[in-house]
Amino acid sequence: MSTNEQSLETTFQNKIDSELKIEPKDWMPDAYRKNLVRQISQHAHSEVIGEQPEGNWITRAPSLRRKAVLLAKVQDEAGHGLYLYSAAETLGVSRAEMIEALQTGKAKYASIFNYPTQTWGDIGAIGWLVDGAAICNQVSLQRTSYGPYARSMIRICKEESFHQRQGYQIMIELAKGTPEQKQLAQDSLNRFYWPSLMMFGPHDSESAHSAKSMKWKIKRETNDDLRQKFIDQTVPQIEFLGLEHPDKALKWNEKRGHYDSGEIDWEEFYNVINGNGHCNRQRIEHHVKAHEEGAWVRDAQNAYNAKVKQRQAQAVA
Ligand code: BYC
Repeated sequence: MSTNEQSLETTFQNKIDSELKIEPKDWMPDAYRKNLVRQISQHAHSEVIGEQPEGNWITRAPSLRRKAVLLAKVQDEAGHGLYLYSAAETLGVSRAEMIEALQTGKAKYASIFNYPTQTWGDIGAIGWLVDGAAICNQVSLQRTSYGPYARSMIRICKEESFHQRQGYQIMIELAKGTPEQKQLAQDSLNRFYWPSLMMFGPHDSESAHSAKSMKWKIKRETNDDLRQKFIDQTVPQIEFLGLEHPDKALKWNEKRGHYDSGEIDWEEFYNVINGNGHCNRQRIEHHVKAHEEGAWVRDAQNAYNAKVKQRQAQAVA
C-alpha cells in the first residue's frame, strides 16, 4: 500500500470511528465498497424475492380487507427493493449486473424466502416473525456507516413495523379463534420459528464477513447478538397468543439476563443458502420469467430517454 493510500485509509477509518457517514463520492477502500455492494444488493434481492411467498396468498386472502392489506405490504416490499438497489447503484454497480448475479446464483437472498407458504397462518407468521426479525436487524442498520444505506433503512423500518403488526394481528385472530384456527397458528409458528432465527446468519464464530463489517460499522451488532434480541422479544409474544414455544430447550438464564435456546439446524441453513431449499429453483425461475416479461417496459423507457436526449441535443444545436 502506498503512503498516500495509507493516509486515505486512516482518514476513512477516523471518519467511521467518529460516527460520520461515508458518502458515494468519498474515498473508500475497495474491500469496503465490495462488501457493501454484496450486502446491500443481497438485501435488495431479499426484499424482491420476499414478495413471492406472500404474493401467493393475495388471491386467497380471507376477506377484502385482508387482501388490500396484503397487497399493500407486498408493494411496500417492492419499494424496499428499489430503495436498496438505488443505494447499491451509488457504489458504481449497475442494476443489470445485480439482477444477473441474483439470477445466476452468484448473489444470495434471505434463506427464509425459500420456504413455502402453505396456509393463511403462514402469512401471519411471516409478518410477525420474518418482518419482526428483519426489524431487529434493520433498526441496527439505520446506524450503518454508508449514508445511502443508512437513510434507506430509516424509511424501510417505518414500513416494517406496520408489516410486523399486521402479521401479529392475523396470529391473534387465529389464536383466539376456533380450535382449528388455533392449531393453524401453532403449525405456522412451528414451521417459521427456526427459519426466522436463521435469518440472522451463522454464529459469529462462523461468520465470514462480520469482523470486517463490524470494524467498518457496516454492521453495528453481531449475528448472535441480534438473534438473541429476537429470541428474547418473541417469548412474551408467544405467551400472549397462548401458543406453545417451538423451542423445547428454551430457558431463562438469570445470570445472562437472556433466554438460553436450543441449537439451530445448521445443516438445513447451509442447504438452503446453497440453493437446495424447498423453493430455491421456483423462486429464481419466477424472477427470470417476470423479468423477461417486463423487458418491454425497460425497452420503452430506454427509447423514451434516447428521444428526450436527442431533442435536447437538437434544441442546443
Ligand atoms: N440467508 O459472514 P456472514 C424482509 C450468507 S427482507 C441467506 O454472517 P454477513 C422481507 C451471507 O450472505 C430483509 N444467506 O454474512 C421481505 C454470506 O454469504 P456470501 C432481509 C445468508 O453479510 C419481504 C454467508 O452466508 N434482511 O424483511 O456479514 C417480505 C456468511 O454469512 C444468510 C437483510 O438482508 C441468510 N439468512 O451477515 C417480508 C439484512 N445469513 O455473501 C420480509 C441485511 C448469512 O459471502 N443483511 N448468509 O455469499 C445483513 O444484515 C447481513 O448480510 C446478514 C449476514 C446478517 C444477513
